[in-house]
Amino acid sequence: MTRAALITPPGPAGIAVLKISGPQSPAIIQQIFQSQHQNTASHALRLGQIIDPHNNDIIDQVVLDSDLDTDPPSCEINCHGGPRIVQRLLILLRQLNVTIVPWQQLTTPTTIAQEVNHILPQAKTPLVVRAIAAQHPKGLTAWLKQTIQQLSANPQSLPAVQSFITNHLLPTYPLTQKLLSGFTVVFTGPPNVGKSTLANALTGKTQSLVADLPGTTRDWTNQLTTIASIPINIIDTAGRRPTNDPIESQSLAQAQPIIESADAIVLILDITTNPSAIQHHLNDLPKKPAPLVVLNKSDLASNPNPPHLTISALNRTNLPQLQSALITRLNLNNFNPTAPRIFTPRQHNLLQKLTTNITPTTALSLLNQLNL
Ligand SMILES: Nc1nc2c(ncn2[C@@H]2O[C@H](COP(=O)(O)OP(=O)(O)OP(=O)(O)O)[C@@H](O)[C@H]2O)c(=O)[nH]1
Ligand SMILES: [Mg+2]
Repeated sequence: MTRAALITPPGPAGIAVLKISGPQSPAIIQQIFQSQHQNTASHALRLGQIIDPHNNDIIDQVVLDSDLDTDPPSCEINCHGGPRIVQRLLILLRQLNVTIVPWQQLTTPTTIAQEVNHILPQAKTPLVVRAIAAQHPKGLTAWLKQTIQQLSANPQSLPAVQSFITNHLLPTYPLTQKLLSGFTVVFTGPPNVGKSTLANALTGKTQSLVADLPGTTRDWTNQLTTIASIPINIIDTAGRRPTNDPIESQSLAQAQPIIESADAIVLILDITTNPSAIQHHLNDLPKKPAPLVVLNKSDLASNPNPPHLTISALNRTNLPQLQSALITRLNLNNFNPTAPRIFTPRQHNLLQKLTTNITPTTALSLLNQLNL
């Protein structure tokens, strides 16, 4: 498949760049590009015109930068940046069976600044935008500059640099991925305790079916919400109880791996549940992450178990307390968005290599590759 994308920002500009990539790109260029310059070397810049082969209209005067050595071959059309010209070029390419894709699909960022631009559209909350945007020119870039200077001046500081990478930078990677995709918080507990009511109350949606009928939720549901600007996927599962119903036991079995891989587990119980029954429910759940016990329906009875958080999902009582308890469970209380962090597999691979048994010279070369 041959694809094309506008790789400069949309909107009026002096110059716009359209990239075409795929096996057909040389053939397509041959159909639409005319030039006095016959130089067809694989990396030649050529001034010429884009001409619509259907009616011989000249669309624009452009500079063509072809890269025929790569697999697949690609080329960049540097045209005038008026939106109308860009639009006509894209329409022409589409008529020639080129698939128009978002720019992210055709560019491979090799600098931290490019990676920030590449990843930012995936950030779902202002805090996550801040955590990514803070990495250039501050954050990761600033750390990199300072580390290159330090290591050049004093090659013996390599072990200290390596220990900073191991202890402070590499662990940020899984965290950043969760900030981008959302942490997973699973709601579990017996039937009819108000799991779905609580999920709906926290997400402001009515996705989970609520009924005064034990076993209402059969399949698990996933709702994205935001707590303290952290994206969180709330997974509402089927109530846990011994059952002979094959559909119900299947949904319970399906929930098990989801519970085991969650970032936090909330065990929701009725406020009247006694301490030994609470312990019994806890015994059925993974020890890690330690489940957060929440006693619901506080509007119906007073709390006999003071150490546990009591709420009323129906009346929305104590929901802020529950939200902050969740942030604590996710270890995000001291989250500092401006601290250096890594956020792409490329950065992760390079930094991992840096922690192996290497010389200061190799370390410097790897550090320089972080910002090609
Ligand atoms: N009084 C009171 N009733 C509540 C509260 N939260 C939920 N309920 C009611 O409890 C019943 C069950 O609520 P659900 O949210 O469907 O319970 P669930 O835990 O999802 O149940 P299953 O899907 O069957 O496992 C409904 O009638 C809710 O209105 C609460 O805080 N107080
Ligand atoms: Mg339910």
